[in-house]
Amino acid sequence: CSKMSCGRGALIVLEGVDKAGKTTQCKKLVQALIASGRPAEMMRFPDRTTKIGQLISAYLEKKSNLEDQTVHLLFSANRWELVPEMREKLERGISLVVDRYAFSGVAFTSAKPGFSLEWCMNPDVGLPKPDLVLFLQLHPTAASQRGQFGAERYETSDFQRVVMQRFEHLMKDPSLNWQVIDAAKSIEELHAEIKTHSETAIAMAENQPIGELWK
Ligand code: ADP
Ligand code: FDM
Repeated sequence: CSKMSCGRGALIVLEGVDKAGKTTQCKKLVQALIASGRPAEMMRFPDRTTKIGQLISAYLEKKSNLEDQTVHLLFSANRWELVPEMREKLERGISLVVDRYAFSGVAFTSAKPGFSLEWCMNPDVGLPKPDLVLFLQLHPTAASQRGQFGAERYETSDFQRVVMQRFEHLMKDPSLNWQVIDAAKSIEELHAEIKTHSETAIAMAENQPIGELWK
């Protein structure tokens, strides 16, 4: 048991297009939760440190080429390989703040020609279900003002525009606790909103079993 509760931790996911502020807000949220006596840790997907993650990283850096199907399944496998660790931490009362999850998986692959949403979702069906999905909504023009894209795969404004449309479709799913946040606000304003939503989700998750995504 932690100071504040004996329940499980909450699974909190931050999603959004590139440069929406996901990483900035994940770090601030973890710090704030810990400071208020709520155990929390940050995770990110892809987790480039594992063997599967290294294959993904080489692909994103354009050091290798893979079939679109192959890389999609590697992204999913990278989540599944971390599920035992995630469950163990959640059960110990640690809330997990996750930078991207299966929603990025579906949004990015289904933005490629010939990929249905359904095909893209299948490998991730049954993953631990997030208790809260914060979507940092940022117009592509505003995103482009936050600096140039790097050299990685997917870092073009045309592709990101299609990705945004796929995210919008996924957000219509009422079985998930989506909260859309206007990412054009200041870092501190966003942090305050995100912290409030997260505290509510943590309180709600405490007495509930971990759900299964898209099941
Ligand atoms: P992401 O992880 O979504 O790609 P980052 O957190 O890395 O985004 O932020 C991308 C860039 O935008 C960084 O240079 C960061 O300092 C800046 N940034 C983050 N949040 C804001 C904000 N609310 N307003 C203006 N700039 C921001
Ligand atoms: N991405 C991320 C995917 O295509 N599928 C996924 O399942 C996930 C989690 O990989 F372009 C994409 C999204 C982004 C890249 O970049 C990872 P960051 O900078 O590490 O978030």
